Amino acid sequence: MTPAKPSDTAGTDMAARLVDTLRHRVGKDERAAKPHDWYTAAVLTVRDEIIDRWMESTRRTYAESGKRVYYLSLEFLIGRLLRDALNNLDLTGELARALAANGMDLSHLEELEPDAALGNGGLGRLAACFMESLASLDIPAYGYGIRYVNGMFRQRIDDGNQVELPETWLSHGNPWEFDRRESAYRVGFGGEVVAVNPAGGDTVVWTPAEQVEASAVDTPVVGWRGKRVNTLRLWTAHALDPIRLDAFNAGDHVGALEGEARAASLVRVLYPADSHKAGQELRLRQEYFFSAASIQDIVRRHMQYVGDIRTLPDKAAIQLNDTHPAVAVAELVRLLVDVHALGFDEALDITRRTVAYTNHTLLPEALESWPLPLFERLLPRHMQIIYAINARALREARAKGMDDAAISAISLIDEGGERRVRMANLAFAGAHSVNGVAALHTELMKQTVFRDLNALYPDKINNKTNGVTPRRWLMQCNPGLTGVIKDAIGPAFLDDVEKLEELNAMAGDAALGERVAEVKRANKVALSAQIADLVGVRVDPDALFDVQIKRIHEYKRQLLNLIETVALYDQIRSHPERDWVPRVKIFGGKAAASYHNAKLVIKLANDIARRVNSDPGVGELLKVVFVPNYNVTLAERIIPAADLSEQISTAGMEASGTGNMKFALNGALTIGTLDGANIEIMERVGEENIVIFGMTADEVAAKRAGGYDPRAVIEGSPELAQAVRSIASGVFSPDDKDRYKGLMGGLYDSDWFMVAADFDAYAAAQRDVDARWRDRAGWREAAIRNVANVGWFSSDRTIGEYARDIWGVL
Ligand code: DL6
Repeated sequence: MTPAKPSDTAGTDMAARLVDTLRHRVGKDERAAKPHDWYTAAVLTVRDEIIDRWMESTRRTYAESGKRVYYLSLEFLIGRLLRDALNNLDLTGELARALAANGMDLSHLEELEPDAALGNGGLGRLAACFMESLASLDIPAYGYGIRYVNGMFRQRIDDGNQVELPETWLSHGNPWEFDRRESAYRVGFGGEVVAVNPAGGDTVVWTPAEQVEASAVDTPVVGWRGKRVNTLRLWTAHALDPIRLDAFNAGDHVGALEGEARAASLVRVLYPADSHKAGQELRLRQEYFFSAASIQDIVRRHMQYVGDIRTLPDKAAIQLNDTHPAVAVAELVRLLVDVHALGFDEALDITRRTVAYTNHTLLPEALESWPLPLFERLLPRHMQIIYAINARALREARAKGMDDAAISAISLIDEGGERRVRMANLAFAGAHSVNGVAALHTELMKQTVFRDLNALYPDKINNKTNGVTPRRWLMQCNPGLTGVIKDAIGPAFLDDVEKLEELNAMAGDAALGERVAEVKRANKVALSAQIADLVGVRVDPDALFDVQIKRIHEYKRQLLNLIETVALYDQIRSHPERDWVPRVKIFGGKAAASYHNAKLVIKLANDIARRVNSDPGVGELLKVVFVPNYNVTLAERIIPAADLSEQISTAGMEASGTGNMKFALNGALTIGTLDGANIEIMERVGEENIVIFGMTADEVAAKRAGGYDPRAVIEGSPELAQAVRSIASGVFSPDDKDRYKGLMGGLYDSDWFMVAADFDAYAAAQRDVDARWRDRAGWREAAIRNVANVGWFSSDRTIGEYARDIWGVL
């Protein structure tokens, strides 16, 4: 149901409301107001339109007494919100006119909105897309996370090196949010556990040594056409005693504020460096802090409106986004046993029926585990509960006749070396559903990390291939293409993006191809201007824009792309007379601050760019650009301008990818491996409309097992050998000739990510791309077929599947 326009605003026009807001809520006169004041007034005016719908949605949820979805995530990479809200409420034109009446330009004001960088990459952006789809599908839902003051770092490139700076997205305040100091919970750490029922009951008393207060800050999330407005509830932290007045009066002015500083440190940054003990502890504290506050909030709401804790699974579906909130399993059991006085078995049963877990990675280093002594010291009661869950799981495994190896793989405690708590095993044991994020990934989960847990609990693992919201990733970021599609097939796809399929019938139509190409060119012209602005490189919008934007990680193989770029550069220099396809190679992405090789890859990209871009022998045939501070807003500019989408991870290592879906939806062709969701994209767009190369996941595993000799591979490929040698010898780093010796040496010695093994196939695939590009009509048709056939990768479809199969809310 779409509510009517809010009654208190319906009568007055938006221009008048905007000026009224500027005066009375921003406190500025039109003549004195700066652009930022107008921006704030614009957000507050739009927010007023949202609030009544928000309240109506909440009232409806209470009235219907239905089941709510709770999405717990350490990351929500939401980006900017103004355009999203305007688009979903169909208010863009109205606000633009209201601003224009006051001499202001909406698109300029939009640029003042900071990018809310409360996430790292795919996992966080997925959470943001899911929140939007939940509202669009009219599903009552809360997102729960942390309101980071600085969030993900801002990346600056200094002389080609990544420099991490604090992100200050809150420096001008945040007009979207509502501070809910009344929704506050205590979260404890450390201390002692005492048994209170010697007769054998399970209830105990935990007396934490320290406590902080978590209080809620709410942001409304508007669904498509304003159908529903849900809540993103982010927790901030306060000391129970913000100032120790006795200490302050005694002259210890800084020490008196220590409690507040300790609390504030919990919500400062996303992923504090965990290469040292203090960093590890802070991260575990963050995870427990937001999980505990969220679980308390969920249980409080249930008791307030339903009253019987035993019905929790009928009214609440808690989804754990990866293992970061896995401690929520133990926290829920704890509340059920220690506060609601249920027996352990019943508490675990209720928890399992309520909780579900999504796995997003099989990389061993990304599977979280905590040193047991640390866990026990910070969360002694939770440790007891984890032991009890573990004892139950191991008993069940033994009863099934599982062998010692299987039992040690199932155990929630890793006993090999330093004892550690395995968060994925905790999440698996405490959930009724464990899902992967693409078909291959889910299959590999069953075969590898969760093989034995899957044998013990065979009905838990299921697949939910990721999706992206078409509102942000087509309509908002690419209005030109959206308009062309509307003219071609009508507007129905706006409400059901799978209707894009109707484009298939006209994919070969020359006039449509022409219009799609015009839009792409306009997007490329705009991106070219931005590139010139950001990095001072002029690029030709008629060249092929070849893009790899994502976190920098060895498994994502930016290095493969860079080495091939060098090989292409060598070829162009050796054979300038050939009919080369002019290319612009665009890279962007952040490297974890402590990830040496990833940072070196950024330096290499910039070193290659410097040399190639200033080589007159190459001219416009090849340009290389590293876009600094890649974020959601930049993605919204780059993706609509891309011709080629690089999805070239070592097969079996990228769980799904979601960038791959966004590019295809915007008419880029993919060059990719058979990894993650690339496989499902290929199945939908057709093998002839995607460029697939390289080893399959099985082949990668077999090669690793069979003794892979990268040196022989490099020496057997003249093009690769020359490129690797030139990088290693300092051709691109004359200021420090040995800079890349180690990086290239790693390829000869081990090449875990199989860059060399896939190089020849990748280079050949790139030449295939060149050939396709020369056939302009063929390329356009393939681009249209990509758009037409990836509607299935909408997060509406994904959320529909979660809702039906996991949460039971549709
Ligand atoms: O599921 C969202 C996203 C996938 O598309 C990527 O393939 C995957 O790498 C990413 N996983 C993570 C895992 N991090 N941890 N932990 O970010 O999830």
